[in-house]
Amino acid sequence: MSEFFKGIHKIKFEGAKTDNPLSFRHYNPDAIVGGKTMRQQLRFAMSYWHTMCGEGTDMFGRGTVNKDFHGKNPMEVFENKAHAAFELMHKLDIDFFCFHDRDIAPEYEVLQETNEGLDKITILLKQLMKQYNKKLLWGTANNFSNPRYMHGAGTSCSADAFCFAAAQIKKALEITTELGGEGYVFWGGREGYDTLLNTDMGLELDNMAKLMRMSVEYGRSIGFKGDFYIEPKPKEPTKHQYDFDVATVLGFLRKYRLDKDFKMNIEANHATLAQHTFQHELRVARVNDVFGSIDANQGDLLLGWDTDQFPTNVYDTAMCMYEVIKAGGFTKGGLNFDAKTRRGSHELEDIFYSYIAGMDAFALGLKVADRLIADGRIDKFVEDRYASYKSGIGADIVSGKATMADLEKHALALGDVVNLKSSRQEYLENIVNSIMFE
Ligand code: XLS
Ligand code: NI
Ligand code: NI
Repeated sequence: MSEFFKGIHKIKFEGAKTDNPLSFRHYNPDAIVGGKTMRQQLRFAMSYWHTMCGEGTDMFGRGTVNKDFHGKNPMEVFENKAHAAFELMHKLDIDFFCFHDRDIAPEYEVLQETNEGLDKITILLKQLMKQYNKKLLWGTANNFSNPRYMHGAGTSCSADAFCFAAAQIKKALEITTELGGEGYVFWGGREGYDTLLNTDMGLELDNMAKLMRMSVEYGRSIGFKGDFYIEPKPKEPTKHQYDFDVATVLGFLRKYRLDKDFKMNIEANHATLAQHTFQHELRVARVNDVFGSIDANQGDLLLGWDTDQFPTNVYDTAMCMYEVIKAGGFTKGGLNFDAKTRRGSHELEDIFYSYIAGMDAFALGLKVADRLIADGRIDKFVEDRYASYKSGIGADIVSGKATMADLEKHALALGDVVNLKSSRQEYLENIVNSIMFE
């Protein structure tokens, strides 16, 4: 097979002092941080859609880069993409990848033909995974690009469109299982509404829940052992997306008794679109025991859409890895770079600079988070802040022993609350900085 990324060698760790831009300055896969290798802690994944398919189009212009990889017909294009993908993962030392069904094989007029194409590519992917020792972090179905999903997929007003969505998920689950995928994602790009004037919200949500229930049951019946994830996002392409944020998704899952079957795949840019920090979404997932996986990217806070930039903000990656470590680390999840090079970064080499930037930013974030925890001052502060719940009336509140009458008695005897301490935000922020830049 020909080489697609000519002139680029395998990217190696060279340390912070190197002046080689095609090397890792912080990501040292075998170095131990927090009791595990960086490779085990970070579990990096390549997103097939942005990396192998995204051509830099936007609403105002066509692509700036061609990702046909010299293929002369649709099938050959996708075969070449597969070879290029594994060359890229090999050269970047990335262990995992993630895909939508339509990223890996052509979509034809007839579903049967499309599925046959998928089967052919699945055989190729399986062989390449073995050859390069790579794994599938998660698979998913693209239930948003085709015009048949203009009114939604699992929440479409059309039962026919609903069936098409189900058929795609069924096939995507089969492929994911065949490739030993560690996860399967639901992201509801078209599952929402643009106006309530034409929308039966109750029916749409009931239907979505049914589709998810059937998917879980089918997946388990064919031997899928991975985790099911739902990836929250508040809007875009719909005005209002039903899986708005982690808290909203939790409400949905609990109502339909799906909460034991799904974890969250949290994307940084989706968190900020929902007016939350990335860390907030991770924390909500963690305290509700539904933390699963991460779509690693960053948005532009001055823009109101999903820019899917490669993550370079180390403050954010540090707070992210702090939550990941506190959640006990990844089990089946990982850090999938759901990120694309900018439209102007149109040379294939830019893909390497982008991944290196993202991987180094997360390696730095991991090291900072590990130091933050080892330092202990933040944890100690939080512990002390809630000390009033360790004994007396506080302990009775926590244990559930205290009644409303007990609480009133305590309040009456106090006169007023007089011992409140400072929350010390600036002091704590400066601790983070001192640890980051020590
Ligand atoms: C789009 C989503 C999508 C999911 C997978 O905004 O992030 O790429 O990760 O369907
Ligand atoms: Ni995503
Ligand atoms: Ni996104």
